[in-house]
Amino acid sequence: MATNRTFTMLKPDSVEKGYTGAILEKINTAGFKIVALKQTQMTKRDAEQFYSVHKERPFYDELVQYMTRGPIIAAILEKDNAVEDFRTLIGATNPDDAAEGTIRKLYAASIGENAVHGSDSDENAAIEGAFHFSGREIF
Ligand code: 3AN
Repeated sequence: MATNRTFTMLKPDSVEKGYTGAILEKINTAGFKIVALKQTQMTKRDAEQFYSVHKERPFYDELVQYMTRGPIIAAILEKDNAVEDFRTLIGATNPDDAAEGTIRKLYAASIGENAVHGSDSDENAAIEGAFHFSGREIF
């Protein structure tokens, strides 16, 4: 059964380019409630752990370097059908394939620097949210 929460990161490229306000506005307008939010920076160890499923992929080292090069905005979002609806809102991994109006179509530069993360399952949403937030930071 779908839960009503997902996890997102506005990645270092979004912070560097000053897109975070516009992206958060789109998230709010799409009906997601922000129940946890912070600016933070992942260490190499954090990123290696967070992306451990991609360990064997050719882009893994590049991904870890990208995700640690500057601050990110991490958030837990609430809405009915949150995981699926948020994946629809952000668009395809490669912005060239992303639908018009999606966050990645509007703000992502490439498949490697794609502006935003969205959990791909309820199980991962819970794991990823707990990775970044303690219980007292979630409202
Ligand atoms: P998504 O973020 O859409 O769930 P994943 O989980 O396949 O996509 O990939 C995680 C992250 O790895 C992407 N957000 C992107 O930053 C990076 N990535 C994925 N595929 C590639 C690729 N072919 N080349 C470079 N980086 C990639």
